[in-house]
Amino acid sequence: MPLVSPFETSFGRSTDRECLLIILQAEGVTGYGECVADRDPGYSYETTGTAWHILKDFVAPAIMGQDVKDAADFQQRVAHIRGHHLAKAGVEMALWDLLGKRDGQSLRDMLGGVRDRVEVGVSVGLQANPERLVRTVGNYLSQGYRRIKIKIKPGRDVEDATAVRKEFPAIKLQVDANSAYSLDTAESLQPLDALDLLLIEQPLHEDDIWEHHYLQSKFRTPICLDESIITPRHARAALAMGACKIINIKAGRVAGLSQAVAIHDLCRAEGVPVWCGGMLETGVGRASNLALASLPGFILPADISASDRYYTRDITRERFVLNPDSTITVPAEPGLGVTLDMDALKMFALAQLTLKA
Ligand code: OSB
Ligand code: MG
Repeated sequence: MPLVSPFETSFGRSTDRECLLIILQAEGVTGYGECVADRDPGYSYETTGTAWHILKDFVAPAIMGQDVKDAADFQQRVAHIRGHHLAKAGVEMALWDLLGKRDGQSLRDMLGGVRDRVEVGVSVGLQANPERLVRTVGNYLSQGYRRIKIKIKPGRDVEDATAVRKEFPAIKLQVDANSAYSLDTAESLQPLDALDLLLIEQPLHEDDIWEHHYLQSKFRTPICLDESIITPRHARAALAMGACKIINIKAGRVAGLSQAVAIHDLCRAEGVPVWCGGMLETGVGRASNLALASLPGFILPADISASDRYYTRDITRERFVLNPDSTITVPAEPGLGVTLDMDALKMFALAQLTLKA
């Protein structure tokens, strides 16, 4: 699916997005799920290709024709598959949608959501230069977004963030390095501490949880982990080590909504704020993110922007719009609360596979 504008991070630049749409059918009900793996293994080792393989050869055989009761049951049935969280999470999402439609319950209510609108921001990719970045940020602010995240990488960090802060002294601002630094090179980030940022997201490598602890001790600004937190156990360890003060939760990264809720619960019990990250989802994944972000511990604004920030044409008939108070309304219909635009799906689909029990 072509993106409205290219999205560049420390691991690469995309002009379009590839994902897997999972359609689950049982008892005459249909559920949709989005596997947020992309074509390239930049953010995660998983790709649409590896997810296709894992889903076809391992996840599907573990559940097809079986009486899968709920998400916990699903997790047990796929527990023998090591890793491949993005693949698993796509199916768990479809299962929630299916169960919600069967029971006439919205995903928000099933997960224990408490809000009908979620505070959101926009994640701004690396731009050609700081001037362009300031202009792009200004454009999103004028659309009504009240929280801005900018992507950084070595050589494009302090100067970029300072330029944005200087132009917009009062906005909620945060940065995301997508693990582009080492403990040594991260020393150059020290001036960020004077910019009153909400957080610094994933500066070091994903398996550097302990190194983040050293870095956090040098920063007043909270460090937030994204890539590093792939299970509730990682979350517990990171908090115990003082590796971060905030956690970004993405259901995909942690193998499903049930695991996302578990991390939320754990952080909430510890008084640690969480927020909902994004993976440039289609309307399917966006609906799921909105439901998740409606849980009480999601204190900071989410990386969930309006549909038109990503796609001119989406695969859902519903389009999400920004409310004037920088929120997006959480779907209230059963399950995810979205329907597919079959013409759009046909137009974008690269491949299709049907598996039957
Ligand atoms: O690190 O948060 C990230 C997109 C793809 C992969 C990783 C990340 C992101 C974003 C985009 O920041 C957030 C969004 O969906 O708007
Ligand atoms: Mg991130």
